[in-house]
Amino acid sequence: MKKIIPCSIILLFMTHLSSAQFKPNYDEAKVPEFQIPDLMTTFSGETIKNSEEWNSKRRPELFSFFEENVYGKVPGTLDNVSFEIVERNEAALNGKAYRKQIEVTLQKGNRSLKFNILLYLPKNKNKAPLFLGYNFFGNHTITKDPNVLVTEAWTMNNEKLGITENRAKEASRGVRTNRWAIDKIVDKGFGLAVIYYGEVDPDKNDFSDGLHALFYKEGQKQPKANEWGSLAAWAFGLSKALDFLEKEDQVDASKVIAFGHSRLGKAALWAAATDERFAGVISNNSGCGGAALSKRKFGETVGRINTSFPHWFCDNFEQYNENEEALPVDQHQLLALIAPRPLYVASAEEDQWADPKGEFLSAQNTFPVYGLFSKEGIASQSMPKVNEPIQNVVAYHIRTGVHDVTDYDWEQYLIWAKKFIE
Ligand code: GTR
Repeated sequence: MKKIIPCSIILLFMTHLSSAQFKPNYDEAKVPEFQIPDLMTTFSGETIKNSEEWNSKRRPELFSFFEENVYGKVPGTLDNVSFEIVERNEAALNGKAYRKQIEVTLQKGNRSLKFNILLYLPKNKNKAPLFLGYNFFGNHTITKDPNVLVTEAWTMNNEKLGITENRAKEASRGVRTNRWAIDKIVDKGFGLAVIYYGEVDPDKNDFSDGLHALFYKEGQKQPKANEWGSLAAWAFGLSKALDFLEKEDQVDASKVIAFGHSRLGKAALWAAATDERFAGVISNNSGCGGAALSKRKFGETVGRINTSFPHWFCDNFEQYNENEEALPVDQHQLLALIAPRPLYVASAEEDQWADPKGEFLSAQNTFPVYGLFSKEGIASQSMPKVNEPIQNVVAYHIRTGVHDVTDYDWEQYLIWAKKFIE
């Protein structure tokens, strides 16, 4: 159960658990025997024969399962969402882009929450398709652009990146430019919109702040067992950003791709599953609870993720800790909720914690559902070689290197997005 416990105790517990109790399996021979739950058979045993049956029967029951038991439900609706452009420039990125910074205010009763969108749009496009995603340490970290506002929200400490006392300062401007190929994106005619995820919900096991607190009934201190954890809150934030993008003339809101790395890749997948306005989704190294199959128990497991990050999923998900066999679904069924929209899953060779093979198998196993819509998934059941992407409506690559987002990743995403989204 989620309780508010001091960080030091959580850290102690995590260290204890990681060294003494939890040994991740990285040996393919020790992956348990399991059946990948069938996409095309409903929970009551009915066979799905066409896209209508998928849309009316199978998709809704799978969606409900993930909502009730994995990510958690959004417990209500907002009273108001408003947008204010707080900064703009017509000559950003050496004159080739527009820059806007937008403050979004979410209102529920007498409570409100604000977060900021940083938006770059290519000037040579009337209406640009766009990537929308979160960053880990603040919008100012993704570019050296001195006009980007430094976040005032709680931030995870990272001395290497110049973030101490849980506050980002000028010192961290541009420290994550390596993860955001802004020039390449804009040069290819795409826009980019980013949000610091901590402004939507701080990434800590404390439900007193962020989006959750906005929706509490009187006296409530934490979400119910089937209500949203942080991943679902971040997904909801992406949808609210999309509400703004729909009003923005220079954006083609029918071509917005949710993008995310790692935990933010998990959030991007859930955002695209919950909000069908997203034209597609890219999961970069999202791993456990993202693209990777849980039943392989390779690298990070359900028990481990729920212990290290008790606030990410809903409490109901804890019944599957060390008990993946009992799950009536697996993550390929989350990916299938994206169909028929374009889906890109990417892994990194040295990111074994995220189980590249489990990510591949998950993407590959969506094949029959995309087929119902006459869209091409991944037919081959064997993993492609490193740095040899498969790019159909469902795409996959595994690149050399570690858990990260690199220029190589963005180059592949752009080739694919030109073909399947633009
Ligand atoms: C890890 C976590 C992963 C992944 C990653 C990240 O510590 O175990 O599930 O989300 O963090 O977000 O960088």
